[in-house]
Amino acid sequence: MTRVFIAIDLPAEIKERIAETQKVLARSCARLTFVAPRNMHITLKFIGEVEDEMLEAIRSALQGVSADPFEIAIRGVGANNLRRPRVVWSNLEDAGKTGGLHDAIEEALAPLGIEREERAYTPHITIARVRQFDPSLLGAIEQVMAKEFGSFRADRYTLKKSTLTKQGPRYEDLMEVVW
Ligand code: 3AM
Repeated sequence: MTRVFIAIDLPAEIKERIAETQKVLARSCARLTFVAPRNMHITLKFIGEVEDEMLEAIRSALQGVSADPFEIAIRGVGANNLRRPRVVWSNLEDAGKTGGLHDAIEEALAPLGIEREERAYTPHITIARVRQFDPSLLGAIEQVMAKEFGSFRADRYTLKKSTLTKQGPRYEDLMEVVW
């Protein structure tokens, strides 16, 4: 079995800027797990554990799913719940294009029996996960909430293998779809 998901990768300079922001969040008294810069990405679709045969079917189905290249601006820091965050993330400005790609991927994978997400899709870059909340986290988020991390032209996505280890997840690229 292979644990897989689909994501858009980020340019190195954007990941470096997000890492600077992690330092500000680290000064709060909340207990946080930070996403390592090499692992930062925009998840398009989490699939989960699949057999080899299904993995091949996913590869074939994704061949046909693309978009026209589009601009993504990474701007602002927010959270899944601004009063008591569990996930701190950065927001995207992309005129809804990433959401459109997410929908197209779900459409292509549904015939394989891969379920659609029940929750509405909110494209984001996870920066930190909250292990233990502390109110000082809200002030730390406020300090960085207007930060701009830069923009880039999205023209590909990647099918990734995820291996969970004690040191955190390890991601490997299995396939890249370039538009
Ligand atoms: O990009 P984010 O951080 O939103 O949280 C995991 C991460 O999302 C999510 O898939 C992305 C790559 O690991 N993920 C992990 N397990 C999941 C699950 N069981 C999951 N998403 C939905 N259901």
